[in-house]
Amino acid sequence: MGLLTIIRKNRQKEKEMRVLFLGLDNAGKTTILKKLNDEDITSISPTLGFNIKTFVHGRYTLNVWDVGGQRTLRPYWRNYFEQTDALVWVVDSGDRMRMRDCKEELHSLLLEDRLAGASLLVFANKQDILGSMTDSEIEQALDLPSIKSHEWTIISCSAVTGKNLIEGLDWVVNSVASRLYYSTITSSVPTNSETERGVPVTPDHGGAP
Ligand SMILES: Nc1nc2c(ncn2[C@@H]2O[C@H](COP(=O)(O)OP(=O)(O)O)[C@@H](O)[C@H]2O)c(=O)[nH]1
Ligand SMILES: [Mg+2]
Repeated sequence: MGLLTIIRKNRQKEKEMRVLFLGLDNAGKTTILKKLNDEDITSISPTLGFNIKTFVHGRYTLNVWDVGGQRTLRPYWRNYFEQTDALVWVVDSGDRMRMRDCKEELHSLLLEDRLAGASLLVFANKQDILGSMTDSEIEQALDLPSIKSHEWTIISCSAVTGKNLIEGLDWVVNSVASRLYYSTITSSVPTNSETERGVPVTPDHGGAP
């Protein structure tokens, strides 16, 4: 082709990405976003509605939606699906009791048409807590290897120490960019072996009307 990159101009503001942070309540979604934004993380209360944060990450602007995860709020998640480029599913790695609930909520989300083209990052959060599940234990508990419909990866992290938060955003940006903007791109975090690049995705990321 003679060009290093092929730009797919399928968006008006082509360097923007819409990222949805979801997960059970108390997983650490809001804390991760505050930590990434260098905000105080000592006084965080449960998210009753949603927060939007904008991050400039490399050459991309990420509009991140952080939506409350209490059981009563979960039916409202669907209001935020439109035009989602990436789903970040945050898991409290110490919450073994709710791992099954966590798995069921995640797998039902992945059936949603409007999330069909989204990349999936699973953040195994709270790794600073002694005795928390490892990323490979969570991968099994959430049955991630069965996911063939979305490009996914799992990254262990801690919102308190900041470990791997930037690496997670890197993966999101590279995964979405490789699908929306470029034919090839190098990733600083390896993609899991189950879902190689080239997973069928719709170029208009989600098939929204
Ligand atoms: N030890 C530890 N606590 C965390 C971590 N992330 C969040 N928390 C705590 O978990 C609780 C829930 O966090 P929050 O961000 O409100 O969860 P959300 O409901 O998913 O938004 C708060 O008390 C946080 O301080 C982490 O990585 N390590
Ligand atoms: Mg919250």
